[in-house]
Amino acid sequence: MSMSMTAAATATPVFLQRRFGCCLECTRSTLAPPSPSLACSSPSSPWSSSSQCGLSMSMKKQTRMPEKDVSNPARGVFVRASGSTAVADPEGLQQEQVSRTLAGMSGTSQRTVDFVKYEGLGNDFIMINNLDSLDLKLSATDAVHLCDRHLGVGADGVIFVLRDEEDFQMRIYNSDGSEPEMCGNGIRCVAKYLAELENTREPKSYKVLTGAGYMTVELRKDGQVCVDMGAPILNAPDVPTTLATTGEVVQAPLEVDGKTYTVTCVSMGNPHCVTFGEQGSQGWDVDVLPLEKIGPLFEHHSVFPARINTEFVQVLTPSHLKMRVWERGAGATQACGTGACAVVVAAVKEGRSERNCVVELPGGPLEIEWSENDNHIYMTGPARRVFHGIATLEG
Ligand code: ZDP
Repeated sequence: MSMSMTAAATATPVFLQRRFGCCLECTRSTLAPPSPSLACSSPSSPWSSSSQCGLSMSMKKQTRMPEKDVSNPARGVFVRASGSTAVADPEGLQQEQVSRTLAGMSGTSQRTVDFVKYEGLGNDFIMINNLDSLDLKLSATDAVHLCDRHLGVGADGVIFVLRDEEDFQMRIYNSDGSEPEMCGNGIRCVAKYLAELENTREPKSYKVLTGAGYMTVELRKDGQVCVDMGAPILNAPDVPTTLATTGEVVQAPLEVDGKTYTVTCVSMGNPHCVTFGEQGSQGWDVDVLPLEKIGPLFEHHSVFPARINTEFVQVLTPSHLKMRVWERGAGATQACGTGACAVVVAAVKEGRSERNCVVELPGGPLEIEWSENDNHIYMTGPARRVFHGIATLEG
């Protein structure tokens, strides 16, 4: 695959108007070249003729900063990178220029896709605006290429933001192209993304449909994002795990690589196996775990028919847990929101923690509360836009 990117660290959401349509009511395809049928009707779009969009946001004029071209013809990669805080492209033509240049260079037809990259505690996602269609704009293979940290943009997953009857919908590909039901860090990023499309910093909430049902995501005044992650699922066949035929799997022995770990299995819409160490052990130092070795053995263990995300946890205090994660379809990541929720459920079930905990992940802390009132789990943490760009995918 050959890929080009124009990437820029940005300070304002102006690119969202240019790249992704003028507002949430009026979004055009993120794929270039744009088809006339998908052309935005807003004046901010280069393909528009008249405005039908009463919610159009204003374009802020920005100064073009010098760009640096870095090319590596040997790999077929061409990157135009900007170290500026903003890239001026008020006409929105940059995307077309890039795709023309590349088509000219290679003589093949190429698709480009605009993306914005977000991260939550170092769990990073390529966000694709899919608001104008219910068909995903990229294939699983595209997602694998984009997630590649050497040959692509680099990310733990690709998230598509779609419309839904209620509000919005998100879908996600892991970096291996598999599609999980739910993504805790990702949904915080989705809320930030939607607020930036709306150009608002006011506290507000969105209802987002996921493979695990509707989640309510709340943007708080302090910039943190709080998600009602719903109730955990503990019934073994629903996790799914074959460690029991019915009922909960709490502190069950599981043999992996010749060692017997005790595990508690929890679904947060997606499956998790939580372990506090080997059977009979008094805890461990998770920093020295051979994660790359044992992670895949848990992930592909025969007792987990849908594979599994695994959290390795150390109890620092009853309200402070430390974890490392091996994610299904993504490997070792800096953070896993659904994983942190599963960890608190498992810790409470095993009598190791309170219902309100700070969960320390390699990428930073998440606040997790398993409410006694509604049995729901509330996760609070950050989400941040990192950069935007245009990637070109062959084929
Ligand atoms: O269930 C899975 O296959 C996970 N790899 C999905 C991603 C989970 C995520 N890291 C999270 O924060 O919940 C995004």
